[in-house]
Formats: sequence, structure tokens, C-alpha cells
Amino acid sequence: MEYTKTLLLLTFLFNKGNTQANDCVPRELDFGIVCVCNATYCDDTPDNDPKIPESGTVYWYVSSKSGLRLNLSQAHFNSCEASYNTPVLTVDPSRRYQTIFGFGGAFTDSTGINIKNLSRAAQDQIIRTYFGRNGSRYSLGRIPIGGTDFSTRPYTYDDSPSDVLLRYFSLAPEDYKYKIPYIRRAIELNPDVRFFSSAWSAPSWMKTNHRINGLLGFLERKYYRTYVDYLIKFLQEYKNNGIDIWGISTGNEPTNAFVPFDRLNVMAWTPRTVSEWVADYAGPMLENSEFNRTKILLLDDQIFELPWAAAKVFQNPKAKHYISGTAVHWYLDQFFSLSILDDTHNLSPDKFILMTEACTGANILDNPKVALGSWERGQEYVLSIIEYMNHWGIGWIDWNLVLNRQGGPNWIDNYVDAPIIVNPETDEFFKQPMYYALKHFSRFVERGSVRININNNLSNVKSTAFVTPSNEVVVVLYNKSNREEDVVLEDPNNGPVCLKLLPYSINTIIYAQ
Ligand SMILES: *[C@@H]1O[C@H](CO)[C@@H](O)[C@H](O)[C@H]1NC(C)=O
Ligand SMILES: *[C@@H]1O[C@H](CO)[C@@H](O)[C@H](O)[C@H]1NC(C)=O
Ligand SMILES: *[C@@H]1O[C@H](CO)[C@@H](O)[C@H](O)[C@H]1NC(C)=O
Ligand SMILES: *[C@@H]1O[C@H](CO)[C@@H](O)[C@H](O)[C@H]1NC(C)=O
Ligand SMILES: *[C@@H]1O[C@H](CO)[C@@H](O)[C@H](O)[C@H]1NC(C)=O
Ligand SMILES: *[C@@H]1O[C@H](CO)[C@@H](O)[C@H](O)[C@H]1NC(C)=O
Ligand SMILES: CC(=O)N[C@H]1CO[C@H](CO)[C@@H](O)[C@@H]1O
Repeated sequence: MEYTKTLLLLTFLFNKGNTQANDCVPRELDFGIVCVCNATYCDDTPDNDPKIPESGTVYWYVSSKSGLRLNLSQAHFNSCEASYNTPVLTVDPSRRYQTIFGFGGAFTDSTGINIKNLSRAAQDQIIRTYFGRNGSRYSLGRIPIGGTDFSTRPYTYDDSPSDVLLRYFSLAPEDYKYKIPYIRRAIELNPDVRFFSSAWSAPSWMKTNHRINGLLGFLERKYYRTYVDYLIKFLQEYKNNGIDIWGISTGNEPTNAFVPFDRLNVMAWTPRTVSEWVADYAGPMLENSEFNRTKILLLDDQIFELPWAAAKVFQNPKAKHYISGTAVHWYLDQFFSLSILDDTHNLSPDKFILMTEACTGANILDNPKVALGSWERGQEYVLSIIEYMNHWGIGWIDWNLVLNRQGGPNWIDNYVDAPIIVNPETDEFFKQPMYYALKHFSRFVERGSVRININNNLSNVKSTAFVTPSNEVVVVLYNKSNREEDVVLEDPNNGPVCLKLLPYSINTIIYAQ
């Protein structure tokens, strides 16, 4: 007994833990708590000492509606007596599923416009808090090919009418001012960051409706080749600027081209036209270029089109050969079951599924667009990420990394929320609960981690689990409800650990296998 006490005391004295972390500087705003950062201060999460918890110990990070933000404490296996009816969550590291690719957000024009509106030192804090080792350790970025609605004007890289030889192709001023500089700073912090790109539309002269948006604007068949040349020029120009693109999608949200009165930049595809374009143009042309390792991702759109759209495309064996995975967006997920993704996975288990766009504030009824401090919006993120992980997702990519208090700029007034909102008047930025929801995964579940089994059948506690390349188990739990309660986390090699989950709390639990 005395020996145990001495050991505990020594552990306490020599375990520096997270003492050098910068804590959240909380500010209560309209909808809840944000953490305030400026040119000289931002909360962070440095590595623990020791980095991997000693045998028998778990590191336990908690963020809660009540205001904790990645608050670190420790718990110990086999040190509690749970009552007989305490719910048990059993981790089974021997049942393994998909390998995780990463987490991140999008370098839209608006993201760069907002970052640029802060001092250089505050800009660096933003990039660090997302991509740095003490920040979220983001490992993925989405780079739009040309403009999106989160730009101040509609444009592509070749808006000269009928420029079939692409003589006037060039990156836009926006690339040089608002995207490339910040992307490069992210690469400096994490050289392993991978970039995924999507075009919202081909140049309007390549399209059947001669517009950058509007109904039923398909790619004209005579420009199937030209459009691949256009995309390859984009890959080349970004490479020339020091940015390698890991994958491109067949185009952002093609089904919006079937929605009347939608003003979003968009180009239509059907499963048949896209499979022909990939099979006979995009696939072989990329393969024969220096960008032969660039992955092609299907869909880049809402999950309701699955699994049939993928099944249709995969009927064309050449298209199937060239497609590496399916990109999906979350916007209609409340109406569908993510078991759709299991069906999509089962169509062709060698093709991955990646969630490539999500944001809150996007529904017509969401007002205000930016709800500063909203815990509910952070909860939407964490519950979605858990579900995507439990249904074969290899990653989760947020929409705009940074917006302003209006939720823009956006040239069609399609304002939404983002995890970081800038306040240029005071040279500050606000980190919302959504930022921490993503960080509970991105900071701990590094690339190459494998999802493992954990039961996810409690009504109030959602769960997912991973084993990392350095053989740590990482479990993420969310208590959806307004009371605290006990759960037992049971590991076959380590035994039980008792956890009291705070109401509305995100919990990341880490231990050595
Ligand atoms: C930046 O934030 C820190 C921590 O809140 C504060 O001490 C400091 O005064 C702030 N700096 C400025 C210029 O506001
Ligand atoms: C992370 O934080 C620790 C502790 O504050 C500090 O010593 C280290 O330099 C930081 N590392 C980076 C990459 O910023
Ligand atoms: C936050 O962590 C500290 C240990 O670092 C712990 O003493 C404290 O109880 C935690 N706070 C809550 C509310 O869990
Ligand atoms: C891919 O392109 C690189 C660089 O251009 C080339 O060296 C390599 O041989 C190509 N690989 C294949 C499989 O064609
Ligand atoms: C940049 O900041 C200024 C205030 O410092 C503000 O008036 C302006 O609207 C901001 N720009 C954008 C695009 O938000
Ligand atoms: C939940 O899952 C666990 C492990 O798979 C199982 O033992 C338990 O009976 C299940 N509980 C309910 C309520 O279905
Ligand atoms: C483990 C667990 O389910 N914890 C609690 C989360 O909060 C709700 C509040 O209603 C409880 O019912 C849960 O039991």
C-alpha cells in the first residue's frame, strides 16, 4: 500500500503532463463559449511527457459544453468498481476496418481573404492552430480549382471564349493572394499534408449552357479532352508553385445542376457521362502524364446518390479501374442512413470513401449563419465524424477553414459558419466548438491509424476507436445528453477503466496497447 502511494507520488512529481499547454482564453458570445486567439496567444495541445501513457494509464482529453477544451487528465485501468448496471464499452483491437487518411479543411478564396485581414503574426497563429504539431495536426486540405461561391466573383482559369488550345489559361490573382501563400505555410508545418482538388465548373464556353452556373450545364462532348488538359494545367501550375495535388474529384456537387434557380457555380454529370469521361479521357490522359499518381475521386456530392451512382459508374470496367474512391458531402445526411456507405463500400471494398465537405449554417432555416460559440454545431461535427468513421470513411474534410462574422465573403450570399471566425477590428480570431470537435480526432488519430471495433449501441454515448501506427488505442466518446454518467471502457489486454462522462462532452481516450 505504502509502496503504491510512493509510486503514485513519484508518478505525479515526474509526470510533467500537459503543464506547458496554453489554455483556452474563453469568451462568452451570443451562442456559447469561443476561445480567443491573437497575434501573441493561442491555446494549444503540446505532446505529453511521456508521449505514450505508461502501461495501466490512460490520457483523457475532455471538451464540454460547460467550457472545457481538451482538458487533460489521467485515469487508470483496474482501479474502479463499477456497479453491475454501468454500461460497458468494449474495445476489440483484433477486429480491424479501414485505414485512416486524415482530417482537414478547405483553402477557399474566402478563407485566404479572411486570414489576410489579420496581422502577419495572427495569420501564422491560424495556420499553426490548424496544421501545427501543437495544434490540430491537420493532414488534409481541399483546394478548389478556380472559384467557388466562396469567392468574390465567378471565374475559372480560362474565361477567354472558345480558347480551345487553352492559350490564355492562367491561375487567378486569387491563387497567388489568397491560396498559395497559406497552403505553403501549412506544408512547412506538416510536410505530409495531402491536397484534394475539385472544380466547381469548367469554363462556361466548354459547357452546353454557356454559363458557369444554372440548369443542366453539361460538359460539351467535343471538349472532353480539352477539359482534362485544363485540369492537368492546373496540376502543373500548382506543382510549379510547390504544391503537389494528391487527388482530384470529377467535380463539385454535379446534382446542383438539376436544381432550378440555384446560383452556385456548377457543372452537370450523369453516372453515364462521367463514367465515359473518366474511362476514355481523364483516366488515360492522367495516366500518360507526369501526374500519373493523381487519384480520381467520384461524386463529390451528397450521399443519397449512393450506392446506385457508384454502381452505375463501376459497370464501366475502365471507369472503375481509374477511380480510387468516392467523395461524399454531409448536407443531406439527416434524411438518410449512413448504411448507404456500407453498401457503397461493399460494391468494391478496394475503393475508399472520403467525406470532402461539411459545414453548419447552410440550411435555409439556420439563422444566424454564424452562431458564435454554438456547442450544438460542434456536436453536429463530432456525431458526424463518429458516424463516418463507423461507416468506412477514411477521413473528414471541413469546408472553409476561416470565415468572417457574416459567414463570407460569398458572391451569391450563400453564407455559412466555420470553426474559425476572424475579428479583424481587434486582430483576433475565435475558435468555435466545431474546431475542437475536429481536433479531438485530427490531433490524435494520425494517418495510418486503423479503425477497430467498439460497441456503439448505447443511446446516449456514441463511440468509435482506432489503433495508431505506434500501437496506441484512441477511443472517442460523445455523451449526447445533459447528465453526467459513468461508463466502463473495457480493453481485452488492459482491463476496465471507469469514466464519468460530463454532460455534452467529447472525450478522447488514449492508452498503450
Ligand atoms: C493576446 O491575448 C493574450 C491572452 O489573452 C493577452 O494577454 C494579450 O494582451 C493579447 N494581446 C493583445 C494585443 O490584445
Ligand atoms: C509545442 O509546445 C511546446 C510546449 O509549450 C513547445 O516547447 C514546443 O516548441 C511547441 N512546438 C511547436 C512545434 O510549436
Ligand atoms: C481538468 O484536468 C485536470 C488535470 O489536468 C483535472 O484536475 C480537472 O479535474 C479536469 N477538469 C475537469 C472538469 O474534468
Ligand atoms: C509516372 O510518371 C513519372 C514521372 O513523369 C514516371 O517516371 C513514371 O515512370 C510514370 N509511371 C508510370 C506507371 O507510368
Ligand atoms: C477586413 O477587415 C475590415 C476591418 O478591419 C472590414 O471592414 C472588412 O470588411 C474586412 N474584410 C472582409 C472581407 O471581411
Ligand atoms: C451492446 O453491445 C455489446 C457488445 O457488442 C453487447 O454485449 C451488449 O449486449 C449490447 N447492448 C445492447 C443494449 O444491445
Ligand atoms: C454514459 C451515458 O450515457 N451518460 C449519460 C449522458 O447524459 C445523459 C443525460 O440524460 C445520460 O442519460 C447518459 O446516461
